[in-house]
Amino acid sequence: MRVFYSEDHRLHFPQAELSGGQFVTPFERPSRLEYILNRLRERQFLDVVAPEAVDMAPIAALLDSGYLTFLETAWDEWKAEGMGGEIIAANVPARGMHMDRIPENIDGKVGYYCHASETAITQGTWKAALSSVASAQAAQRHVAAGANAAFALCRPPGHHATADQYGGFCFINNAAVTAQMFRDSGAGRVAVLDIDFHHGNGTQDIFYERADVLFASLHGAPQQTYPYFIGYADEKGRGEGEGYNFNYPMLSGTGYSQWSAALDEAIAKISAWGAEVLVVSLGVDAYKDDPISFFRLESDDFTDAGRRIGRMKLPTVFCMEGGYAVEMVGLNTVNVLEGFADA
Ligand code: Q9C
Ligand code: ZN
Repeated sequence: MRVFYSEDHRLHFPQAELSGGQFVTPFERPSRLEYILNRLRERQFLDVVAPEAVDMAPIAALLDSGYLTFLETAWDEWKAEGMGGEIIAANVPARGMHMDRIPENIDGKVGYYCHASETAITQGTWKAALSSVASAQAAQRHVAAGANAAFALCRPPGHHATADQYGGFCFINNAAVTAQMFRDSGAGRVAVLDIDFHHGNGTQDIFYERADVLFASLHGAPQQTYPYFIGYADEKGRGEGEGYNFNYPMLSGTGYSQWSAALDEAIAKISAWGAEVLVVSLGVDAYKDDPISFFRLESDDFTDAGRRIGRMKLPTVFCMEGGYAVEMVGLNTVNVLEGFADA
């Protein structure tokens, strides 16, 4: 399986993440990818290539133009306003306020385009986010050209980013761009399966009113974890999209027997629908020792999950999402890919 990876992810490394009222070293850090690359090499995934330049057209067509301009210019505006540190949202529109009037001041714009203040923007964030989605795009083209699978080793991750909001360590929704590119290249039915511990709110939102992209997500129940305000089982899609969104929220302490039963249900929906291609939002933060999550998957469970996904026999692009038990992230990720390849 070919792996697409760009060194430019390093351009995004905030000094700090707001966590529990303290500034801590971000959980989503560059070293995560070192662990993944090392395991890939050890397990003979040797076909690792840098993506070609990002293709802005599909991104501009799917996402909000004001949002993209904001991401591109935020750092310069922030500095021009005399702000001393990294960009952290402090003022967000709340109940009773205007949700649709965009402030002129950069501090206000940050609040408008952000949904969670743990995520900082730095000087290199835009370039890093573009390099991340470039890997997803290259993986999509590789599979559209006939490969049965590809792994986009994306960083920063993407599934929490909507068409016009960042947060949850995500800026551009790599999986959503990949799914849309499959539609554009002729696939009629595209499924996105999100196995990251957190609900893929961004991907859900982008495709919520569409019947051509099915979204299924396994995740921590929103009453107990981020993103808190979305991800319930009764969110099934709207309008044309009704019946094409499937959420499997699970409570703290969930282990593999329950998790894999949900995975089987999601897979059954995707297969019954007749999906032609699959995009997997591959987070490995369902792991038992993940520092910000509460499921109990073992490393071997990831191999089994990969096998179940592989049994669908669909052309598949994996996009890397979360996973913060850094020393195990590589093993758990490669286990999914190996299970998939063995299916
Ligand atoms: N104090 C992904 O896995 N909450 N994003 C962090 C830590 C945000 C996770 C709480 C978690 C975002 C791609
Ligand atoms: Zn996650």
